[in-house]
Amino acid sequence: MSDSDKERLLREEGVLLMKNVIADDALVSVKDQYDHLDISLERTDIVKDRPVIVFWRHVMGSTKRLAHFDEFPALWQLITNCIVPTLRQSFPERTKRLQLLETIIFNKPPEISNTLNWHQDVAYFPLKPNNQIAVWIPFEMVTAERGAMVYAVGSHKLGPRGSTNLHTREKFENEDRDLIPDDPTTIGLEVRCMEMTPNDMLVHDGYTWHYSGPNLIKGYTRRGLSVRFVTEPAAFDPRPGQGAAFTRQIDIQPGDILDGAPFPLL
Ligand SMILES: O=C(O)CCC(=O)C(=O)O
Repeated sequence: MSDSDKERLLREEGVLLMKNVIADDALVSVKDQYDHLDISLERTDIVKDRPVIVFWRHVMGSTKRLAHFDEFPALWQLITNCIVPTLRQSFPERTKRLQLLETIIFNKPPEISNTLNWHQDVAYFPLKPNNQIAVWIPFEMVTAERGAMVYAVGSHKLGPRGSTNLHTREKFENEDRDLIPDDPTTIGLEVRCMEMTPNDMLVHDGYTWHYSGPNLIKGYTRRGLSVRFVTEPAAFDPRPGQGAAFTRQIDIQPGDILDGAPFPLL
């Protein structure tokens, strides 16, 4: 597929699955360092002087933990030496400006993990304009039974939607925007399950609706790395219902352009 086709498909469908763009050995030290940190990481306090990596287990009641890149250098290398160059090469128009917004590793332990319900990333982000792209890479093969990502193709064109509790779908207090329907096929959207290997990379628009089901396979872990980038200067625009961890790192006044050490330009 040519780079202009990739750019066009991302613009038209709001999501693109790129096959075989991650080298076999690219994730080896990332997974090693993740496993090492995961054993002892307890930090939950947010810092405002550097970006954080959110460790998020998809189990009801579990607390998000926070790592720093100086203790997870392989992940910084992956973002700067692999993810950013791949994005820039594939989507030159869309990625002229890439500002790191947040980095999350989603972990679905076997059998006890739950569904992360339909959502739109930008619903949780207090920015205006609210234009981002996100990358998602699995650490293991993912299938429908192993918590693969599922997208409503073209949903990014339907504008902002309300934010809900991702585990229960309960609407947040003061949320007055329309919600994503329970089943986007009822409004004519195609729903596509993205089965992937760790050589593949998903790219989605911040407005595209998506969810992931539970990991049902006994003895099988399922981790997914998500890195989100702001693609144009964006002002801080707080509103109720926007609960992403990085919002507590913002140290500017409403109306000011997002910047600062947690949000470097790459
Ligand atoms: O890894 C997952 O299951 C969820 C990821 C996700 O929803 C996201 O990256 O926005």
